[in-house]
Amino acid sequence: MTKQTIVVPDLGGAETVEVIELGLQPGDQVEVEDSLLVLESDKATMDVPSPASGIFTQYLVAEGATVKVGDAIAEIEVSVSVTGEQGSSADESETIEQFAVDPDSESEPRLEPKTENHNDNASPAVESSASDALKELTIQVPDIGSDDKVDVIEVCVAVGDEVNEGDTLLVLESDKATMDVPSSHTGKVVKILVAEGDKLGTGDNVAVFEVISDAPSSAASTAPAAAADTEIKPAASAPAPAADAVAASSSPVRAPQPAPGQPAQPPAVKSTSPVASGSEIYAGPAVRLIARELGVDLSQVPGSGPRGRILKDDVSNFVKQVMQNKAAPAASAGSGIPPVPAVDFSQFGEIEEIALSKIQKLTAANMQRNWLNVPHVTQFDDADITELEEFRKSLKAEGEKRGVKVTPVAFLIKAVAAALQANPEFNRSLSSDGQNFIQKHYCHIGMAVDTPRGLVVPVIKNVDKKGIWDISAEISVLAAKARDGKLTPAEMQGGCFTLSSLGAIGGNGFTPIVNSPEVGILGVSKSQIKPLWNGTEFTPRLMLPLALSYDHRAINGGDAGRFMTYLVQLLSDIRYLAL
Ligand code: CAO
Repeated sequence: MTKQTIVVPDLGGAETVEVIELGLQPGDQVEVEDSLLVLESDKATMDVPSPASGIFTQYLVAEGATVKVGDAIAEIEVSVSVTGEQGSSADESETIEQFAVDPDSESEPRLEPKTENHNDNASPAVESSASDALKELTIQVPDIGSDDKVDVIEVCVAVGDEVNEGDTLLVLESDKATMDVPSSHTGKVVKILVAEGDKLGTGDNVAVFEVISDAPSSAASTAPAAAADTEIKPAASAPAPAADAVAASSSPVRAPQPAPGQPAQPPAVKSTSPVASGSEIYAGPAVRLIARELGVDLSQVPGSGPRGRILKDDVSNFVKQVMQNKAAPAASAGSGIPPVPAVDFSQFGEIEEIALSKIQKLTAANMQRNWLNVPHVTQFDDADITELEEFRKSLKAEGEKRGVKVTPVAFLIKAVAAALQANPEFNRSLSSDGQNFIQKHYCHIGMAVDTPRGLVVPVIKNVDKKGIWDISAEISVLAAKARDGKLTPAEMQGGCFTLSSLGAIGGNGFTPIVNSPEVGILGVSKSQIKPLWNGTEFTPRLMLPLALSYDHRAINGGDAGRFMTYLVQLLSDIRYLAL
């Protein structure tokens, strides 16, 4: 056995990267190409594959560490080296510096980050040649809507693959968007001219195909599939391809995200291909490969990694859940519910198709998943907030001095935190196998925010440790970021309970849907002056309608009654909040 130290390879231009995933345990068997760890720069995510078969011994870095080219990151005991030789002795140590990619090699590149670009229009490999039956064509990157080069984050085909028109060849990622590049032709891949980590621009060569049919059909005019809330713009400036060199997709391409607050433009060209949703997915190549092998649709898999990244474990857990039939991963899968029939509405009058934003798609999937999985009960009550409102209004002058507006939502969030502490059943989640409760000893409250792009839920962390001024300031910052589309994934994670306030909009009451795996959500409607009997007479009181929906698997009616009664008491006399 030979001890080999793995170092950070060429990062393709990035000076430093973060270690975001350490998936192995000492003693794990690794094969050549198995991912040892995952690095991430601000632009791309890269797996560092094992150069040899052997036993993983240890990591030399921690998750979250920042590393640069040449830093030692892991150690393996090699039983079979890259060239197939046996390791010579147990204590013999060798440092694996870099794993260069041979552009002419037909084997998979071992190192994903790489600066060298193999696009060379003069290369014999990309020269076209025609024969009577079969023709070689060079596939190129279509107009990507920018002059900048973008990263290749995944090469989805290998030499020898039979590729159908519309199949994804590459996944490209810019700072703002990820796009799948579908094939414009059906054919056999005879050469791949790019590697993961390359930077490509419009018109760069991607692969050489032996074309079975070189006439692109409808799918060939399909744009690379970018993030759902990107816009589509006409490719007026698409480069004229050389003879026998064709853009992988020669049609309009989805450009980077629309300006904050601007709704996405309706598509200029209707997509007809089976566009993969990979562009909306935050996952590395190794995870994508496993998902492809298992037939898992990654858009259905919640990511538990940093910034919502999908990890290998997330894919395994998802498969496990589906196999146990404890999850409803898609609209009609597993639920046994007949689908709503498709209707041609144009037969009844003029219509227009408006694409859902990315947020709207995610919300739809989450709502359906939660509605189907969670047995909901909703309990109603009204809180007398007459004194609370008087107190809140008395803070106006002080708030102006501090530059903070105190709205009822700040008191509601603070009161919910106190009610969670008094009723810890509401600060739990059910484990995914349904065997355990996960009791949380932190108190993070999500706040539903209505935005032009859809519903988002930023999370106010450690509410129990914050006062009304701090909570109020955080509400306005997070609500503004939500409306501008500037929330980070971290700002939307970790919630224990959600507050959905429609008080400023109106209504007497509504039944909110639990934001599972949380077990409770409070819906707040518009306060109104109502006559209240005080024992001797009716008095006008400001009453706030509350609706508490809960997951009846985790919460019983008694728990909910106590939670609601306590909450109403706190809001009716906020002196209790100080206790
Ligand atoms: N009853 C009466 N008035 C209320 C109220 C209530 N329950 N809640 C807030 N108001 C008042 C506020 O006092 C404020 O009035 P003043 O300016 O006169 O003081 C006004 O309504 C506007 O409040 P706001 O909306 O600016 O601030 P907020 O803190 O009340 O709410 C936020 C912040 C982010 C929760 C809210 O803007 C929002 O987006 N709500 C929608 C949530 C949603 O869509 N839920 C549904 C999810 S399920 O589809």
